[in-house]
Amino acid sequence: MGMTLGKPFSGFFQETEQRIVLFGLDGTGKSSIMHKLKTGETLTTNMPTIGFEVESIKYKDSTLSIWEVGGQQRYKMFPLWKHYFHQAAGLVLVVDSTDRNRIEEAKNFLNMVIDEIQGSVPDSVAILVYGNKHDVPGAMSASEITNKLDLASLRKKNWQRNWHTQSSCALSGDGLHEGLDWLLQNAGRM
Ligand SMILES: Nc1nc2c(ncn2[C@@H]2O[C@H](COP(=O)(O)OP(=O)(O)O)[C@@H](O)[C@H]2O)c(=O)[nH]1
Ligand SMILES: [Mg+2]
Repeated sequence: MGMTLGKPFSGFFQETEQRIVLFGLDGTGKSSIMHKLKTGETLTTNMPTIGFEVESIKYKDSTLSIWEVGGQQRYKMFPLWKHYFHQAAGLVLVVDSTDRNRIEEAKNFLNMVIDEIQGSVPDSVAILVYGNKHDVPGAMSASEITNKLDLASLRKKNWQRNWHTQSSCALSGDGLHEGLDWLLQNAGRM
């Protein structure tokens, strides 16, 4: 199955670490975001992530273990990954703001995750959406992404969970901390 293990499985991490699951389609910028948050530097290699990747990141008063899942194998891999979502303190969907053609696919992925966690993951675990690649001219705004993902309609599904869309650029780091700050303030288990 060819999985890249950035670090061994959970249990390795100290209990004080809070798990954040970063998910989204391939090429949306998940690895770039993780790298920028960890090192403050721009990721220069462009390697698709196979399986999943984990990084431990010190952020303000928290230590976060950020798990990257998604990509082209998402349907095949979801039975394996779904357990990561169950133990998350915060969920982050990364969307490519320039990719209007695949926003529907991103919505389907989000709905697959929501169907998996509803009823078992406390509503206090919030969902942040990064509208990444916002630096590219013509990129979708945060409100356009919110509309296209149909986030408002989730309320009709008896949805109490908080969500928020933050425009970001993984190259410069713009918006990354603002998004994480929102997530840390809104996730009850943080
Ligand atoms: N212009 C721009 N390109 C980005 C941004 N974030 C990532 N990229 C580029 O998008 C490509 C895919 O990024 P990567 O982090 O590997 O995506 P992943 O598959 O979601 O992990 C790379 O060429 C990145 O340099 C961004 O905010 N702006
Ligand atoms: Mg990646």
